[in-house]
Amino acid sequence: MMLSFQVLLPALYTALVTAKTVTYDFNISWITTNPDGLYERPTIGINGQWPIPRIEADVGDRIIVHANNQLGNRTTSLHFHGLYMNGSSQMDGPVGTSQCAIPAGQSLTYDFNITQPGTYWYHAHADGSYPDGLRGPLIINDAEDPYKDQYDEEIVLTLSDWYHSFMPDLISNFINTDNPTGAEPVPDSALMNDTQNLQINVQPGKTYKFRVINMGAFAGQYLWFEGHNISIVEVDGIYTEPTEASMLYITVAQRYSFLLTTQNDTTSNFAIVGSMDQDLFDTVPDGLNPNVTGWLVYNDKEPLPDPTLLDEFDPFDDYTLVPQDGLELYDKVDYSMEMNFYMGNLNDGANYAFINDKTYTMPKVPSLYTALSTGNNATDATIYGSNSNTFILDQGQVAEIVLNSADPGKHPFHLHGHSFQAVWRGAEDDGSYAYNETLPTVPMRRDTFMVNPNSNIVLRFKADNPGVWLFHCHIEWHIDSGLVATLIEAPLALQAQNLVIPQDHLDACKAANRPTSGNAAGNTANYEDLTGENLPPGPIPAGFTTSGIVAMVFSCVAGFLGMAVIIWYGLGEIETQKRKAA
Ligand SMILES: *[C@@H]1O[C@H](CO)[C@@H](O)[C@H](O)[C@H]1NC(C)=O
Ligand SMILES: *[C@@H]1O[C@H](CO)[C@@H](O)[C@H](O)[C@H]1NC(C)=O
Ligand SMILES: *[C@@H]1O[C@H](CO)[C@@H](O)[C@H](O)[C@H]1NC(C)=O
Ligand SMILES: *[C@@H]1O[C@H](CO)[C@@H](O)[C@H](O)[C@H]1NC(C)=O
Ligand SMILES: *[C@@H]1O[C@H](CO)[C@@H](O)[C@H](O)[C@H]1NC(C)=O
Ligand SMILES: *[C@@H]1O[C@H](CO)[C@@H](O)[C@H](O)[C@H]1NC(C)=O
Ligand SMILES: *[C@@H]1O[C@H](CO)[C@@H](O)[C@H](O)[C@H]1NC(C)=O
Ligand SMILES: *[C@@H]1O[C@H](CO)[C@@H](O)[C@H](O)[C@H]1NC(C)=O
Ligand SMILES: *[C@@H]1O[C@H](CO)[C@@H](O)[C@H](O)[C@H]1NC(C)=O
Ligand SMILES: *[C@@H]1O[C@H](CO)[C@@H](O)[C@H](O)[C@H]1NC(C)=O
Ligand SMILES: [Cu+2]
Repeated sequence: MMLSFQVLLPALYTALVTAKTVTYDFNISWITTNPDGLYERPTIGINGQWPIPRIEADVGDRIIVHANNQLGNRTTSLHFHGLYMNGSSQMDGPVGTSQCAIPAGQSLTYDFNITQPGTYWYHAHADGSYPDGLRGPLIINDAEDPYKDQYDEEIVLTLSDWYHSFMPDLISNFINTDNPTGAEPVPDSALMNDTQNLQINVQPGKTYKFRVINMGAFAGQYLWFEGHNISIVEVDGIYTEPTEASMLYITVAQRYSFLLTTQNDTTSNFAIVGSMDQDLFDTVPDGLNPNVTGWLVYNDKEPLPDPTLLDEFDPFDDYTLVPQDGLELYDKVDYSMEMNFYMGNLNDGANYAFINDKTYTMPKVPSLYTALSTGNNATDATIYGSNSNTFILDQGQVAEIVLNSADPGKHPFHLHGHSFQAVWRGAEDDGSYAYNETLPTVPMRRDTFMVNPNSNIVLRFKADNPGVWLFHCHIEWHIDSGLVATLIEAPLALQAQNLVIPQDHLDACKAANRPTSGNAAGNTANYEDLTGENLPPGPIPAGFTTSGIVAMVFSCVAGFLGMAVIIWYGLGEIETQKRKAA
């Protein structure tokens, strides 16, 4: 007793004297930008700036962000991607889950403690807005970084895809009768640090720690530094055993920290290349440049060389990383959630994403408010709405998600409130997960992990963070088309936290005329009665099966495809297309 007290006290004392409150006043408004030099457009900035400021704090700090929506014509919210929000689920940010959207002209404050080091980002989680500009780095420094003695300087570097059109316009063209196959809008450009031709001045014989974030909407990017290998030391906030790589594949929402040691001579400069994964694009428009180039500049009198063009990509496989803390496999699973997803059509003729046959539709009452206001009935998944894809977790359980993809695309899945162990990842076209005894003893962990085309992943985590957390594909198009599930984690323990929902959060709901208690439909008398809840369009008319339509559409030429659309018009009642925001 005595010994541990003496050992603990100095650590506690240090934390107390150094912990501070970091406050940001963010006025969110439109500003005109032209980051790819091809097209000037209104972009969502902060305090008259774009790129938006980076949020930075130390482990143990408290962060307060006052967000004032000065956009005039758009609602918004902020999500702090990867932060566990332990004990502050109401500050997580997704509209319809932990808050209502901040209406134009109103403010809302986020207030939470930082308990984890690493490379994160923050972005809007409302109306599909973040690709219109509202996304930036969030860096948590760590006095106990195990690699702090191994580098001289730190460099933050972002990657992103970039669209010239506004997201609401792109989304309504995407979820549309004219796009029954669900072809996603293709970005107009790739950006590195929200620009192109970025020059990073470096000195010879030094080691730099890069923190790289893909803040894009859609495109994973390959990233490499000519003439240099790198040593990965962190992914998504999890320190890893140092692992050498020469090329990364970074899906949207993933982050990597790596050490890069510069060469000893200063006679040449080296290209840095980000290259958007064109496998994701149904058609590649003429003239698209999928690449963005920057340089490590050793000597500004020497030329900036064009990068060597590669014929194929051979990126590092993140599944092989080993967490530096050695956390072993959670080998006894208490609760396994199977999620089978595919893309299909509803009777408006548009394309939607389905998990276990349900396309996510935002409830009227944010799911957190339902969990907080329904007493013991909060453990009943049905009250969160027929299309919220809700799963209820008990406190302390080892939970598992078996995610099976019946889609030929690559999908980066993200879990709020946790990082997860990736205990299995199937290869392309492996189909559904077949149980295998041979799992890694120390599996890699991160908060965003890609499932291969027509394949599966198995993710495990401990339900030690009461709250309401979304699990979703991070491709913005797929959030909008419903590739989202809701995890209600330990709802009774959550109620016992006595969270206070601040008045400005309640005011946001009031402005949108949304109730803040009861089931998904706002019914406070009978939680089983979901009358009036938000629903997606109905199923496709009798005589068509979803898989039949998708198979037909995929195997058809454009003319016949047009005919299929006309048949739908004839058979099904065309509902007004209802855009969903997440
Ligand atoms: C935010 O906008 C308000 C109202 O226009 C203004 O008073 C305030 O100074 C602005 N704050 C910042 C940080 O720009
Ligand atoms: C919203 O405001 C911006 C900036 O003024 C403008 O460019 C854009 O067209 C507006 N969007 C809509 C849908 O009105
Ligand atoms: C944040 O930390 C402060 C100071 O330690 C504490 O009083 C507060 O309860 C914490 N908040 C949460 C949500 O854990
Ligand atoms: C990249 O942008 C971030 C802010 O978004 C900035 O902090 C960082 O210094 C920039 N990096 C380089 C290499 O310019
Ligand atoms: C990077 O690593 C690869 C594979 O180990 C090796 O072939 C290559 O020479 C290394 N490149 C540099 C610049 O060190
Ligand atoms: C650079 O010089 C240092 C010190 O002389 C040496 O240890 C290192 O191996 C050299 N690096 C390279 C890439 O040649
Ligand atoms: C982009 O880079 C890749 C990889 O080097 C190359 O294959 C491709 O030709 C480049 N595309 C353009 C338009 O430069
Ligand atoms: C189980 O996984 C191991 C390691 O990946 C592999 O070698 C083995 O073939 C798999 N067994 C089955 C039955 O799939
Ligand atoms: C949340 O906090 C509890 C209590 O302090 C702790 O046991 C748990 O590990 C934390 N969970 C996460 C995900 O940080
Ligand atoms: C809560 O659940 C119980 C048991 O299922 C049920 O009898 C009761 O009516 C429910 N309460 C409400 C308000 O729906
Ligand atoms: Cu997806």
